[in-house]
Amino acid sequence: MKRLALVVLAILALAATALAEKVPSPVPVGIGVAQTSNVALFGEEQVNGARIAEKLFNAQGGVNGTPIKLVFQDTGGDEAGAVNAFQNLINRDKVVGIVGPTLSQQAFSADPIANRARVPVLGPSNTAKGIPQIGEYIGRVSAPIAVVAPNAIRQALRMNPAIRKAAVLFAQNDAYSTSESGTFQETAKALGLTIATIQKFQTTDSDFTTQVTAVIAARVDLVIISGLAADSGNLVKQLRQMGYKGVIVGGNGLNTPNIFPVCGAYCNDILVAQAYSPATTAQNPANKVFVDEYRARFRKDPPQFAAQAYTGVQVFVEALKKVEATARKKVVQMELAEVRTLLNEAIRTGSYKTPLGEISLDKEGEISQKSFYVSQIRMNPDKKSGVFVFLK
Ligand code: 1QQ
Repeated sequence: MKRLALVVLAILALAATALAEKVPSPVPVGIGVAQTSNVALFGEEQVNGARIAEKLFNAQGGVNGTPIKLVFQDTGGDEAGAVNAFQNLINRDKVVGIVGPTLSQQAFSADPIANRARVPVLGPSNTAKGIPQIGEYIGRVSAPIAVVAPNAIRQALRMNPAIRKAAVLFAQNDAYSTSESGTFQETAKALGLTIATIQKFQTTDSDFTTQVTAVIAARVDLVIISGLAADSGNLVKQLRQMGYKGVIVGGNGLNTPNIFPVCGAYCNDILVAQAYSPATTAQNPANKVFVDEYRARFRKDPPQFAAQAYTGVQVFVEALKKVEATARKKVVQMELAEVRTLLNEAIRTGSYKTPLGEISLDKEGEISQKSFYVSQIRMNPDKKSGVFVFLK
């Protein structure tokens, strides 16, 4: 009887081992960003950045000789799309970790799913307050907007010391926009500005007559906008068309050349704070490798969202190497669940030399990053293309 029980137990143990999935080669890394909808104005850049990372890190041997393979799942622009993409990456594609989603608004819905499944997430562009606190498995390589955004207002005042009165506008249905606007309002007040009006809108809006009329009536010399790309771009355009002549500070949602076709020549002079600069290649060899490859492929400088997505993939590759060093095994000889857990721990140790500079993630998954920048948009005479000029 006793022997039979032992035999049954042994068979069960064998079956469990066979069922426990191993990590395949190449190692699947999930990219869950917006490839469709208006949010793809950001997501397109993230796909480009991630692809460059896949190519360059695999050319250097991937994970100690085992290549990685990016698995893309389109989140679209909303929460349901992000949840669906994350579920596919976790359960069907069996990725070791996920770079995504694009919006903080999506992260608050999708990240808890990855967290419950014990799959490490690196937010490539989630800047709202509270993202790493979603759970143990959630981290980000995008600096919190609370530390990035104030730089743009300080720059506006340095360039125009006479500024006294500001109007603040934000998309009230979006987590990042709400979070950033809170920071902008605190910064403006701390710097002695009067906030003459606060106007709300939706990321789905395209007519801003009500808000612009209020801004013009308030006779401000600074307008501060927190929204996503299409809405913010249209808002800028309508502000200028209706006669606003003062300074415009744009938030992270205006941080992409993909707004240029939206506001055209009216995009000129917008000030945008940046968590990345393509102009650091002389001091930062990791950035030089990235910028050279990006320029060779796209004939222009890489934007922030591409650099951050690249960094997300880089952190996964380097952390996977650390997992192999500690486990003294190849990740492809290990069980998926174990690799996901060890990878989550490894991400939070040591530092990474990335295009964003040297970064690290603390125990909570929050990024520590040293340098931030401010840029100003300069449109070309064709009114469709332009550049972010990095200010000193
Ligand atoms: C966030 C953002 C957006 C502007 C990313 C594209 O910063 O949602 O957190």
